[in-house]
Amino acid sequence: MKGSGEALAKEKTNEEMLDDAANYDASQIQVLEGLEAVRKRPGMYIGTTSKEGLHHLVWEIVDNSIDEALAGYASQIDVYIEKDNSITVVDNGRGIPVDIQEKTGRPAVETVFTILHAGGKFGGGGYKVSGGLHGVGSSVVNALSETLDVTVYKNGQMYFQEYHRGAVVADLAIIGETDQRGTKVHFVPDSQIFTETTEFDFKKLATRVQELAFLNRGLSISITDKRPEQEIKNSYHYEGGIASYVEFLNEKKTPIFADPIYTEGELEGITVEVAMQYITGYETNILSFANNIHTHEGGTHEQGFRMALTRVVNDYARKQKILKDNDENLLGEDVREGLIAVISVKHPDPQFEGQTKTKLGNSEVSTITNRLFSDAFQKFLLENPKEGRLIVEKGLQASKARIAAKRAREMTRRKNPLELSNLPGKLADSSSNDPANAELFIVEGDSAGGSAKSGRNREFQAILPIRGKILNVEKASMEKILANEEIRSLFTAMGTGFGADFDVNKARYHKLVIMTDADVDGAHIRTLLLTLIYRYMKPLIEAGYVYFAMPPLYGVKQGKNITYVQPGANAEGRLKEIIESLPATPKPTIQRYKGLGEMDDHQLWETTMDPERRTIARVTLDDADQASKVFEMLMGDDVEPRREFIEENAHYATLDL
Ligand code: TTJ
Repeated sequence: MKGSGEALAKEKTNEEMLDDAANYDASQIQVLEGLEAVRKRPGMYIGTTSKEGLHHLVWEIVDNSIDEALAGYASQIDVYIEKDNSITVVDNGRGIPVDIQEKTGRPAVETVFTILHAGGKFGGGGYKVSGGLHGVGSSVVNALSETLDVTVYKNGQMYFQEYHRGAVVADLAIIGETDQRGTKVHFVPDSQIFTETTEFDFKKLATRVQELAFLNRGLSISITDKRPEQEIKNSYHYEGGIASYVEFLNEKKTPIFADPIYTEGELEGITVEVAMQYITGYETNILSFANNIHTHEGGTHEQGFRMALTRVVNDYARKQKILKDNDENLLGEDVREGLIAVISVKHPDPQFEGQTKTKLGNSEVSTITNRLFSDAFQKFLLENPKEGRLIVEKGLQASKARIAAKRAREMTRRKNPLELSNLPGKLADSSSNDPANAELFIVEGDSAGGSAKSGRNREFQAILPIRGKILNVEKASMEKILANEEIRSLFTAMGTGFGADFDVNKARYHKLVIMTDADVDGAHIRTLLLTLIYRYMKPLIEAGYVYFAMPPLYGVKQGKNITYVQPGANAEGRLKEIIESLPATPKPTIQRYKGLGEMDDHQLWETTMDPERRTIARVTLDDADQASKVFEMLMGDDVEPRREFIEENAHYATLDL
């Protein structure tokens, strides 16, 4: 292989060759020192060597192909997870240059993989826009790979080179002829570096690959998992780009007008794209990207967009006389209610700031985004008055709800959490004021509420009875929610405040126990309550403060003794076991509890409320990812899948307290 590698160099004199050899040795030492530094401190270059870092390798490679696509030379990128958990990335771009570089005397492709920070830009002829967040690129991936090989298809030839933990195995060689163009890189992540895992997560890779397809309109990109018997291939291509992204985000929602608004523009070498659509719900989701990187922390592009959105909607509303002279302007939060938007900018020199380096800092981007989006959005409103009216009315509705919520907040806010005068009348509070040990039982129905009040330990247990079915907050406006007395008394009793003012640290009880009947109605009420808590008091769930009481299903009475069957798996089986374990006489009687009301205060205490004997289930949200899925479901119109989910995710736990 060495011979054919040398054939690539132009003719040189003996002297020049000796010089080169000396320089090569010297530069090779530098190369190895450079890449050794990467192997010694991988975290400095890829953040972490956990699962996250492993997957980062893929993006460092794919970014190069994306750059080639952005430059207009590649249209197809294919990513493969090979059977052995190695990765192959192929594109149909121009191919990494293979000619000998003046400075190093080595083929450019070798430099790309062996010199730190060489990836990406090639002098003047390089790319306009470069992706990679850390800008460390291909040589870092090479340094952290057991082996990496590259094949360049160019000039009718196939060029090949291989590396081992960053070091050149043999010179670049021509290994055959081809009529293709492009680059293929294959690498095996080094298990000495990635000690946590070297196994790739198909779903994780596919999600980002799809996102890249959305962000780069017209690009065809695929990901194939070759590990299973039957390989899995996902191919993505979106002619609509980020407008398709918005449609995808809104798949399960109801938009207030059919097609997302899409705008694209360029100023001073900065490209700005915005796609947006309003949905009938109340949530806001603005996703922003800079050079394909998700700017979680926002930044100047988002800021410019938000300023433009608020101003243009207000100007339009006034011009159309939907907002009258003495009406107040809509606030930003009003015009963002129910807005789902994707903003994507491409910048030749992005500055990333913030805690996680995911906030765009370039100050000129604010003005440029503002101007480009304003012009396009104004034009849209003038040409689409029907949609224009819908947008303004959506904002007006939000502003009315905001004003009503503020009023209600002032009503529920308590001057002093220990001052009982503000507490709802129906609340039977506990006497201790130590929140860590205090428990609030929300009890369905007045009669059960009565038993709970007299059966409880009033030292640390408080009872709040609620009546009938409570409001489904998913379908109600903020105004209506706060007009609901049951809901208001829950917020007041908890002492946590509401909405933007919510503060989990003010919780007056560290256990909020939902106690409902063990029947269908009870389950429904439980679901509605949990939806309310999920939407408006979520930190309580995150803090682990929310529980379900688990009243018994059966009581087996024999003489004066009662044995209870708690709910949970195989309740009927356990009931049978209990009966079989009892002496035949006196004949045991079985009572099936349908409602809390069937138990007297003493029974309720010993089966459901006494920390020594009860079973309660803590409501948990396994992780943020799952939480967002719950959210989707909780937002939906169907109560059934929502209830199923909640029941599946309420973890049964016996707590000894
Ligand atoms: C650079 O400018 C001259 C023509 O070729 C350009 C180039 O390098 N294109 C390019 C690089 N296309 N694809 C890559 C590439 C692909 C992979 C999979 C990995 C790497 C490191 C680069």
